[in-house]
Amino acid sequence: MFITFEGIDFSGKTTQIRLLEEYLKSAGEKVHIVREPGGTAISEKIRELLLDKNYYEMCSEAEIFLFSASRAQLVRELIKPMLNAGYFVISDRFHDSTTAYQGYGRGVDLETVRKINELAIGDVIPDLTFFLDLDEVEAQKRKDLLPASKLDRIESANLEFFRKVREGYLYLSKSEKRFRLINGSLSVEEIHNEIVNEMNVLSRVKN
Ligand code: Z5A
Repeated sequence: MFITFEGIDFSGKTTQIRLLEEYLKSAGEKVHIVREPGGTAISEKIRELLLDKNYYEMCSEAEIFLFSASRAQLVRELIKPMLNAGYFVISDRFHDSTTAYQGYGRGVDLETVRKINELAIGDVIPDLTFFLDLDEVEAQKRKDLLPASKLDRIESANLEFFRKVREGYLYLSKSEKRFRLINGSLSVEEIHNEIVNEMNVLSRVKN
């Protein structure tokens, strides 16, 4: 199974992915975790460029191609082979991030985003996408606990940008059947329990 986690930054994706990994491994499953952008040598190089605060001049078109180039490599070099080898692959972000951030956030034409996403991922479509929904003000409170110098190029954007990104995710959660919206302001344990319940429901349906 291919599972993706989405949400604005600081919504708690990484925390939940670690818990789900432990849960699946303790049930005897083979699990591989990847993050976007990144995950292969080429994709990690692209990540450095994308998040570097020396490049605020990066235009939205360059940004979408770089995220998608990183993803195209990750899909073919790692995700597809791991799925074929029977692994649960869990990705911290995938193509829905491009729709939400570059499409809704930056304003790249949504039909163009759809075509670029299609080229990047081919037939590798997530089976299940957990969207941890946290509003931008709550996310900012978590962000404020860190010194501003620790934030990367994209995390340093303003609240209005993240409001639009969230709006994109909310739209996707209504239009994509594979989306499961989870309230990201619940406790870590409550969110984990919801995720495990969803996984159990899905595996019952599949069997
Ligand atoms: N991006 C894009 O624009 N287009 C694309 O196509 C793709 C990505 C793929 C990648 O950043 C950036 O690239 C990202 C989107 C953009 N930028 N932004 N903004 P990244 O990989 O460095 O980071 P991230 O994906 O944004 O995640 P993150 O900042 O690491 O946050 P997170 O993984 O969602 O959350 P976390 O690390 O699990 O938790 C954050 C904090 O909240 C931490 O202190 C936790 O202890 C706390 N936390 C977690 N859960 C809870 C709950 N339930 N309650 C209270 N506190 C909690």
